[in-house]
This record gives sequence, structure tokens and C-alpha cells, in this order.
Amino acid sequence: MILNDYLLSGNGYKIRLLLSMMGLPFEYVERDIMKGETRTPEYLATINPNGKIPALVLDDGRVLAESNAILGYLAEGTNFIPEDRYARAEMMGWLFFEQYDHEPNVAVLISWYEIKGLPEHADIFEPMKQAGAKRALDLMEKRLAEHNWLVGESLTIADISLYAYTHRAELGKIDMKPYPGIRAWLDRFAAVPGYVPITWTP
Ligand SMILES: N[C@@H](CCC(=O)N[C@@H](CS)C(=O)NCC(=O)O)C(=O)O
Repeated sequence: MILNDYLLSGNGYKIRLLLSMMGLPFEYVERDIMKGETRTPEYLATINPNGKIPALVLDDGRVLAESNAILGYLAEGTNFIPEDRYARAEMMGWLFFEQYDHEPNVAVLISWYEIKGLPEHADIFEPMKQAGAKRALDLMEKRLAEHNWLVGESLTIADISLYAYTHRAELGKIDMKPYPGIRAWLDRFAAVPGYVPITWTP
């Protein structure tokens, strides 16, 4: 498999984490999103018409985009997805939460400070993103103050998805002190066999 990715992308890191935890070999292809390398006619035509990483080229040549969809594809039939129907739906709930409530706030703040710089009218948008990030982290804290993992009793792809940006939230100037449950979960996660840091590629 070939992973089209960008090293500092949390969305891409989700896939690198799962592939490593599953011990699956893959080729890594860096696409510099800051240079528009996911927006070239060739990339749009052959990899992802939506112009984004991550995009995984499967062994049979088909391509999958959308990080959480790729996680679901790779983890099908493994312990990373609960067998129980209700638990599986709960896991999907966290994946949708990640894309709608968490990533658009936490990841965007990180990218403003680490990669892209603040946008125009940051005085209006920055507090909105900080408030959204706080709401998302408060919800995670409610769960993780009393449980080891987001769903059931073991790690699922929901944990992988939400770990990717949460572990770098402080780079988005988000104060993690009020979140002891999340901080303990981050430590637990980093001790899972196959764990790799965001800067790892095969
Ligand atoms: N919903 C998508 C979001 C992917 C995404 O936003 N990728 C960013 C990097 S994190 C990207 O490729 N940006 C380049 C661009 O939009 O030109 C997912 O979860 O995979």
C-alpha cells in the first residue's frame, strides 16, 4: 500500500499509527500541502479529487481518502473495532465528533500556530476556535476521567483518531492542565505496542 501523506498532518498520522500498530508494511509518499502538491491536476485525477491527504493506494490500485474511513477499512475484522453493535455505533459517534467538533478546532489552532500562521480577523476567529476546542476536550475528559478508553475496555480506532491532534493540543495554545483524564489516556496510548511518534515514517 502507498500512503500519500504530509508528516505534520494529524489526519495522516492516524493512518501511520494504525498501520504500525497492525504491523502492516507500506510506502510513504510525502505531499507538501504548503506547496499545493495535493492540488496538482495529476494528484486530483489519480489520487484524490478532493485535493487532500491522507489518501491510501491499496494493493489493487484503488484509492481511499478520508482518514476515519481509511481507519475503518484497515481495522475491519480486528480488535480495533468492537464486535458489539452498540459499541461499534458509539465508536462511530466519536469518529464523527472528531471530524465535526474536535478537528476543526484543535487541529486548526495547531496548524495556525505551527504551520500556516494566523488568518485574517484572527481576533474574532481565534477565541471561537479556542471555545470549540474547550467544549470538545471537556467532553472527552468526562469519558476519560472514568474510563481507560473512549469505547468499551480496549483501544479502538476512535482512540487513534482522537489521539492524533489531542496529543499536540498544547501547540494550539490550549491549556491541558484541566484535563487529567485525557493526559493519563495520552500516556496509556503512547505505551501501546506499535506506537510511533508523529514524525515517524517507514
Ligand atoms: N476530513 C479529511 C481532512 C483531510 C485534510 O484536511 N487534509 C489536509 C491536511 S491535514 C490537507 O490535505 N490539506 C491540503 C489542502 O487542502 O490543500 C480527513 O479526515 O482525512
